[in-house]
Amino acid sequence: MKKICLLIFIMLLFITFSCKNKNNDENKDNNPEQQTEDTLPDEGKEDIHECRYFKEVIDADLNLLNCGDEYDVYNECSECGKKTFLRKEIVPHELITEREEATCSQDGHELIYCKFCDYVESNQIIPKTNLHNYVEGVIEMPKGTTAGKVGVYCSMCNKVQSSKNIYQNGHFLHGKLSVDGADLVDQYGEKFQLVGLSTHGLQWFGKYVNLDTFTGIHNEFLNNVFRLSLYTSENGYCECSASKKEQLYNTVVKGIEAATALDCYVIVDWHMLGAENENDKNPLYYLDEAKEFFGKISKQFKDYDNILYEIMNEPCGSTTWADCKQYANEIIPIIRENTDAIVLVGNPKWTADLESVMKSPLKGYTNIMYTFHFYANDSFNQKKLTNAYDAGFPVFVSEHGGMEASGDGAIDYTSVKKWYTEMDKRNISYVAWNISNSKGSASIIKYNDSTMKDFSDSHLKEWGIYYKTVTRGRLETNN
Ligand code: IDC
Repeated sequence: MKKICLLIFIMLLFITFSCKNKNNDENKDNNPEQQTEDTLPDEGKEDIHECRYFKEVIDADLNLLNCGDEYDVYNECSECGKKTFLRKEIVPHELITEREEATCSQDGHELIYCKFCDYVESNQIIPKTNLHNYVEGVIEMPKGTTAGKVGVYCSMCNKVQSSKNIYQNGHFLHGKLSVDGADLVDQYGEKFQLVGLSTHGLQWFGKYVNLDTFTGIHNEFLNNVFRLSLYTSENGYCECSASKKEQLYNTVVKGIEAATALDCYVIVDWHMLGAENENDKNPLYYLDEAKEFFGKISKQFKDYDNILYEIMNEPCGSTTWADCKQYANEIIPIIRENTDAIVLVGNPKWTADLESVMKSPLKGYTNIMYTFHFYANDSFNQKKLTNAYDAGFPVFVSEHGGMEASGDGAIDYTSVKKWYTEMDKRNISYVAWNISNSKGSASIIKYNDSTMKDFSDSHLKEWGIYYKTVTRGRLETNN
């Protein structure tokens, strides 16, 4: 019992004591006067606080500072607010980059500067890349007598890597030719006229068949066709040594290449004529040679679409149209094995007998045209040509002159102009005899003049000077 009483006493004592403490705590908040010494923040207590949570603060309003100004950064205790100096900082520039990229041919530029002050961080040239984007195509269209250009150029800066001249009447723009009814048409089916010059016999004047000479002629005449006259007789292709024959063949090849380089069309002319060898008046006489030649050349150039094959120059003497047909029916299929290029077919009486042709035309071929030759100061009947065209026959004047048929004598300007008028009206193509410095008035170069590149008027005979106005005139009107 004594023990129980003692325990109760102790408990009562404990309860009394703890209540008294509780009252003191509550009073502390309500009555500052009652605060005891140990709860007041005094200097002595400061040392005891241990700052544990910080944030960085600055002592300035950044909006009021300029780039480059200094300000202090402090560490602030987030519990007691105490600040401690940390470091100095500088207001940075706000940089802006302006960049113009370099291209293949033009330097670029990069400028980095501060938006708020004149500070420039860097200002530099970005060197051009030289990485051209080369493409192939038309660089410049031709206009009138002025050549255009086609080739490889940079599509970004137009830098030209390689190019060749093209002409308004040239192969690049007109492409593969074909025959549509009576008309020669270009790759778009538009009526098209070839106007140009023929070489003289390659066995005598082959020296003019090269790119330099053809360029000189083309620059002056702006012709769009060259005709290469491969004589069969008179020491020509069928009547010469094997080595000379090979040389003549190579001259034809050279002529094709030169004309092609000049954006021109080219006629390969089997120039049978029989001026010396009576037999050669008939194309059947050298039929085997012709077969071999046309087979070889048309195969070699089967991918060229600027070549026309004139399979017989001027049948004459007793040669009939039936002979010519027989010959044509042998040669055309040989050419057709390789190409559907235009084939020019001659006829009797020095290729002036279109009446015979009209009575009995060739059958079964496309892209063939009938040739007609005239010399304006001789008795050639213009009607023979125009009637054939008007009746729907495709005709092509692969040789003509303004003088007599001998290739000499005066030029009959009135007559030749009439021919041009009638041919132009019908888009009939024509080729003038001849590129050489031989004696006759039909040779465009002065007799014995040694010019090879310069075909300005001082080197030319009257015929050359006049014919130049005809060929150029066709493009001048388009200027
Ligand atoms: C002429 C030449 C002449 C040559 C003669 C014979 O001008 O130098 O001696 O041939 O080879 C044609 C012929 C063409 C002629 C021309 C002029 O296709 O070869 O050239 N002509 O006579 N047909 C009508 C005229």
